[in-house]
Amino acid sequence: MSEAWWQRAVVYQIYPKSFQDSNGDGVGDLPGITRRLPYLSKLGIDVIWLSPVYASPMDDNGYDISDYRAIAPVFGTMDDFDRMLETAHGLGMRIVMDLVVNHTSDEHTWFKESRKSKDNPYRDYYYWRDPVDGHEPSNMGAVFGGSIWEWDEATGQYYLHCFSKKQPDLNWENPSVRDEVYDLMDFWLAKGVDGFRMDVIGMIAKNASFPSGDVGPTGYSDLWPLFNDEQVHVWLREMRERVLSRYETMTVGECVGATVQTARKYANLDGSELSMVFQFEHVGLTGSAERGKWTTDKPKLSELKRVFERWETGLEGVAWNSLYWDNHDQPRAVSRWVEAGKGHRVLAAKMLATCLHLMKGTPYVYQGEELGMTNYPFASVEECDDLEAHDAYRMLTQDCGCSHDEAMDALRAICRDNARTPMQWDASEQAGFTTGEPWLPVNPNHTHINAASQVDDPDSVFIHYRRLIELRKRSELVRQGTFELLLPQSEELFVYERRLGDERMLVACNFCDCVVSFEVPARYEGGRRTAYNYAKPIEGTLRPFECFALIA
Ligand code: TEU
Repeated sequence: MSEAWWQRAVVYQIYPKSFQDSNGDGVGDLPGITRRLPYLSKLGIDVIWLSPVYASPMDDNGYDISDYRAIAPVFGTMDDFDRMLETAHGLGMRIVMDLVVNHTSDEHTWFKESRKSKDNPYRDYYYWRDPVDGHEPSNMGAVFGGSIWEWDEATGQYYLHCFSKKQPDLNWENPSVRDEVYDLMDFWLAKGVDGFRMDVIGMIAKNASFPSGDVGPTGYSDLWPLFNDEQVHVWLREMRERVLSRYETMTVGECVGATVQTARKYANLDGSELSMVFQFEHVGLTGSAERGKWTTDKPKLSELKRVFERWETGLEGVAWNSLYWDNHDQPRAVSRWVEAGKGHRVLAAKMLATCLHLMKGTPYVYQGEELGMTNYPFASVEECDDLEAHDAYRMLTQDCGCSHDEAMDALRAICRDNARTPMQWDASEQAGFTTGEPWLPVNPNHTHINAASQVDDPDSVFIHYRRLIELRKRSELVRQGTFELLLPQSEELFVYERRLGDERMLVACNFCDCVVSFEVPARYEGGRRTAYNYAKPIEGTLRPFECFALIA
């Protein structure tokens, strides 16, 4: 089977607010990104996923869009965008935009019109419902706290919002909404962008009966039964027919509740829906019914491995995987999975990279991950920017009975601001991110964790990522080989095999800071060692966070 370009690609995610400021206002921008494109080219990446740069009141940092065809002034102008796109293409890199169409901002013209009157032509662009017995039509809770229903005095109805009340959900059942979405996709594709990362696309279809459920400690019921797992595929096929089929795109759907079964439809190799999806099973391994994701739990390695095994083998030959540890919604990988390496951060960051990049699928690198950036030592919730962090602190201390310290431990472990502190370019005062005051503080560890000290250091995390990216480009075995998990019970070692024709590769990763015995299977004798983080092997053991691959 011939390979699609995005099956050969490695993607780099840019969170524009935090990547590179060019005008000293403390917020990253498009000219800043353009300036740093050679850095990404040096890393060897093929595709940039750009988090939203559209006009937005920034209630949720651009995931609340007020005009899909305009650039937010804080990020620059449309000319700046065009220049960035042209420069990226000139360097052989493609750009994939964030498509946020489950909801708009409440400041989008459609919503401003919609809320004016019940007979406004835009009324049905959103979900409006009458009160039931003087209350919300159902008891589900929104992702960022409170009810999914917001009362609107002017017309005496509630509107639906799965995220903040400034993010009203679009009503995809309305054909005009779908026309608008397909049109705006056309606008960007015609400009030359290379595809879309589709924000919470798995949530666009709702069970319009709006079921209520059992109420948890927050006073609301679980949101996930709201979504219609059948209808979403109908609309994605329609989107494929009406827009995507006319371009050579890469599409990745953010599908929070996706299972291997649903992903086999979303990401089917027949190309009828999307190129691939982001699944959440590995990042969702910790958490509790009472506190949601806000715990300091560490996942068991055996469970983490089982998730990857299920996805690698479950999609084999049928659909295509995405591979990620990090993004703008997750804490930093090296802090989360291996407690920043307990004094071995560089080794641990390289090990995580090897483990992920040698699996089958398209790997994603989140800005700063290639430097081994860590979580931020938030001392109080006031230091956090994210609306979700503020709501979580309130929920933990008021609804769940946590002390301040317990709540802060959870925020430090899991909050999204960990990923959003400025990119660490160099050791100077604001890490080379801005000449002004950054919108979120720079991590104090930028004095020793930064790009300037790594780009030319053969032993750096950056160069390790570059080697892995090169290896994937050269090796069909890495891109297309089948996956088999070895030692599934081990709580220290993550070991797997890849196979293609007569070629095979063993990948061995030690997830702990101790020495673990490990015998390389005889079939790998004389194999070529690569993707390692200790110069010389020691037979029979893996040292703290050691990793390597053997190709035989
Ligand atoms: O996120 C969707 C989503 O549900 C999660 O990733 C969420 O951020 C997290 O699990 C909450 O605990 C997407 C975007 O990636 C995120 O940044 C936006 O805030 C959200 O949609 C709304 O657009």
